[in-house]
Amino acid sequence: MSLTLYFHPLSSFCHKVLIALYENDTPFTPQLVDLSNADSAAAFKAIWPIGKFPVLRDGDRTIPESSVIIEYLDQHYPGRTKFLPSDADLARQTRLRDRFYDLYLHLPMQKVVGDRLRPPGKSDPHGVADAKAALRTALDMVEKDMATKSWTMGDDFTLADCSAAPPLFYIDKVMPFGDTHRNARKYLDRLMERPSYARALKEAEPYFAMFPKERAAS
Ligand SMILES: N[C@@H](CCC(=O)N[C@@H](CS)C(=O)NCC(=O)O)C(=O)O
Repeated sequence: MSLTLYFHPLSSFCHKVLIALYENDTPFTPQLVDLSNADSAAAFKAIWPIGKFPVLRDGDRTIPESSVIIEYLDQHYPGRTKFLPSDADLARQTRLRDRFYDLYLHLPMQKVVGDRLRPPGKSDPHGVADAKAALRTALDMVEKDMATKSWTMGDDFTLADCSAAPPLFYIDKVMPFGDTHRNARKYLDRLMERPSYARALKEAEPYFAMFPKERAAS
């Protein structure tokens, strides 16, 4: 079997999976998806009609959804970093933290960034304010949770850390939290120094100019 990852180098959910692939030096073929190109978008949607990346192909198997992909890699391509602990209770806690980072940090971050891409006059300031309030609540929880730990589950780097890195990185771009949430910021620093995420960020560098800038208030 051979792995192909449908992805975009700037995409935060793709970074989550790239971290897992790079952690274990898992060989794969990167397939860049350009949703602004009709042919690239159509070819991708033929594989996964939802049209959201990352999507992994393993032979004729299609595996969408970042958390599911990482569990799949853990089961079928295990390596030195184990993403889900063998202990059932620890695995449940890891999955809970994965959900926490996806739902309460990653999605509100996407809302804030996505609003910058809306057509003029179609922005949603109320939705963005709600998303920022949700981010502050979640960051307060990260701040407490990461007071004494290296990684989200303690000493071992897991799925939950793959999930934490991309939203924390992009949240810090749109709502810097180094002064208000020091433990969370130190955790982000550790994540950025981790070779797997450092590599994903390095590869994303040529695309960072595409990151949408905040619009001046009208
Ligand atoms: N629940 C999905 C979310 C994936 C997602 O939101 N991907 C974004 C990029 S970070 C995307 O494909 N956006 C393109 C679009 O919505 O058109 C996962 O965990 O993989």
